[in-house]
This record gives sequence, structure tokens and C-alpha cells, in this order.
Amino acid sequence: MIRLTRLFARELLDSRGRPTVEVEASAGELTGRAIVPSGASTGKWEACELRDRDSARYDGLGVRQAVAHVNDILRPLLLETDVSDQAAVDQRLVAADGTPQKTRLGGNALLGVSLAVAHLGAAARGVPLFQHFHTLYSSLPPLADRPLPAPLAPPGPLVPPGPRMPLPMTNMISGGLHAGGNIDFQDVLAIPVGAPDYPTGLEWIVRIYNRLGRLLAADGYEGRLVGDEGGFGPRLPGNREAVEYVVKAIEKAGLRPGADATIALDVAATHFWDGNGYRLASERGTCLSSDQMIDRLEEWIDRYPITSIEDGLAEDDWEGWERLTRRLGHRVRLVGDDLFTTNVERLRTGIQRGVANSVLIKINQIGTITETLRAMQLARSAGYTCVVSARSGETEDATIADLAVGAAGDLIKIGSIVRSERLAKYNQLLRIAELLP
Ligand code: 2PG
Ligand code: MG
Repeated sequence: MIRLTRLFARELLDSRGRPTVEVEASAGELTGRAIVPSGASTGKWEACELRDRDSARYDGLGVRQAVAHVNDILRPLLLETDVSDQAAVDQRLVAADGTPQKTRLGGNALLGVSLAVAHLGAAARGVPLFQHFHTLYSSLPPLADRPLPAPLAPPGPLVPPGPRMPLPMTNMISGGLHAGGNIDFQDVLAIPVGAPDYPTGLEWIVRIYNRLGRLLAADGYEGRLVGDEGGFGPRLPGNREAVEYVVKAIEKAGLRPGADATIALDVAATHFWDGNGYRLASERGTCLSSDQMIDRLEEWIDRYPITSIEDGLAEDDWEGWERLTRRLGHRVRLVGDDLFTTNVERLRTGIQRGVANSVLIKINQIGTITETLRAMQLARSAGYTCVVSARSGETEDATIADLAVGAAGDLIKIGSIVRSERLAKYNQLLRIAELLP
């Protein structure tokens, strides 16, 4: 039993200079501290990010209300409770809010507390945070679910035998809402699939990134201007050119595209779905149907070493997603981000409908650590891979690095390898790698 003696929230700033919530949780001399991230291309089913809309401060983006909810409502509720029981704390948080999308107290208020308590729990046990997450994940009660349909892929062990390093999936070229709409697709990423270990994979990724910068500059593009996540943000003629540049950069790095490093896309299609179709600004406003989008993605998979496609269709295009999965699910990872929003209910619907085969895991889409781990557990039970992801608005908080290792995420998507809010996580993974066998 570890009694919470202090809970305190404050407002500070994220990597876009926007306010966010930091929470400190203490038990006597021990303190856990965490900062909440924030998305730009958010899904409509995400937990609510409570902002002080009616105030002129920070153009209405302040989070003083969320901070006050921690200090005035959640603190009295949680003081003296046992913070070693993360599931019980998270349950109290969810009950105190009581709304489906955490609109009353704010997902940002709840998540700050949940994360700070996890840090405190690790400190109280005297173990690294990733080890604590592994214990929390391993001690989740089994799924008391209606039987799920036969998994799309053979499920791995439900409780991974131990923490393990995830494979990085790193942003190279940014587009969409992360780079001023230069191209439609949001991210072209590289995965060092052939690297023997994490430090080598990271070195490959940095090499590819640097070669890409030179290639872009040599062709007259802004080879140093970057988007929100540190990926290059050149005004290319179209989406296809972005993929071709990254393939070329892999070659220039002395690596084999497809064998050493592959390509991943975050299409983020929700954000150019206009209600009738997928409208591509980079193609003079051409509007594609779901099937035409699928054709396009298939053609790209045939042509380029693509192994993962996230949000290839929009968040509510369930029929399209069913066809997308039937056509391409056996060839590449189809990752649901806006589609699932780390939400067990939406993920269960997806599994039952045979939609996607991977899930993006973002802690602030759902708002507590226990719900996040539950989503990973459900995903794994259906043979889905888990991609733990940062947000486009980040901070020096590196919690997701430990989460990915502890809950044995298959991949981790942090953004690019420049800007300290990204490096905080990559560097934490380097430290953890030293501790794993
Ligand atoms: C995404 C994320 C991270 P955002 O769409 O996957 O790249 O972006 O945090 O803006 O939702
Ligand atoms: Mg996404």
C-alpha cells in the first residue's frame, strides 16, 4: 500500500508552444511526474482535450480548467488512496468524469494524473518505468469478452514473456496538417526492419534522414525546413514523389529498400475526406472514392517497398475499411489510428468486422494507462500488432518509450529524429536497450 500524499497540476507548454497539463503525484518523499501530449490531426472519437475556449489567454488554448479539475476535484478524491493499484486509480478517474469521451473533467486532466501515478508506482517499487508497465500489463485480468472471431493472424502470447525493444517507425517527410498542407498524405516513414538491434536501427534512420535532406536540397527543395514532428516538409508536386525520395534516401544511405529498411505511410485520410470522397489538393482537387483510394494504395504497394499503411481510409468509412483489409491485409500492416482511437469498443468492432490488422496506441486518445493497456491486450488477442505512438504536439516527457517496451509494443512511432521532444523518447530507448538482455 502506497498512500498518495500530494497531487498537483500545472499548465506548461508543448512543442508547438501550446499549453498542456503537467501533473506531480507524491507519496512522502517520492514523486512521479508526467506531461500530457496533444494531437493536430485528431480523430473525432478521441478523449476530449479540455481547453479554456472562452479566454483570450493563448488564443483560448489554455488548460487552466483541466488543471483546476486535477487540483480541486481529483486531488481530494485520490489523496490517501493506494497508488500502487493503477487499475483502481484509473477506474476512479473514469468514474469521476463519467462521460464517454471524458468531456467533463477533460481527458488531459485524467491522463496527467494516470501517468504521474504510474511514474510514482515505479518509483515506489524501485523499478524502471518500463518494468512497472510490464507488471501492470501482465497483471491485467483476462478478457471477459464475447468470443472474438478467428484472428486474422496467429496471435502472439497474450502476456509477452518480458519487456522488449520496439522497432522504430520514423517520420521522414511530413505533409497534411503537420506541414501546412504541402502534400495530402501526412507522413512518409522509414522502418529499419533489417537492423540487428535498436541502436543500429537508430543509426540507419539518422543516416537515411541526412541523405534525404541532401537529396531534397540538391533538387532545390527546402532541405532543412521541417514539419511539426521534425520530418522534412518540402512542397513536392505530389504524394508519390515523397515516397520516391525516401526510397532514394534509403539507397543513398547504403541500405537495401525492402530488406534493410521499408516504407510506412500515415495517409491520415480522415483529414482529406470531404463527406463525398477523398479530395487530393495536390492533384488539383481530384476526388477519389474509397475503392479508388484502395486501388491507388495497391498500386503503390506493388511499386514501392511499403510494409505499413495507417489510416488509408477515413475514421467512419467502415465498409471501405472492410474492402481495404480484404484486398491488402495479407500484404501489409493496416494500422487504425483515427479509426480506433485506442478505444476498446471501437477496436472490438473492428476486429469483429475484419477491419485492419494493427492498431495505433496513443495514450491521450483514451485518457488512462489502464484503458491503453486494455486496448493492447485486446489487439494482441486478435493477432493485431500494436504501434505505440507519440502525438504531433509533444514535450520532454518520454513515458511512451517505457510503455512501448514494457507492454511489448511491436513498433514505436515518435516522429522524426530531430527536435528534443522526439529525441527524449529515442534517447530513453537507448538507455533502456542497455538494460535488456
Ligand atoms: C498521427 C499523429 C502522430 P497527431 O496521426 O498518427 O503522427 O498525428 O498527433 O497530429 O494526431
Ligand atoms: Mg495517424
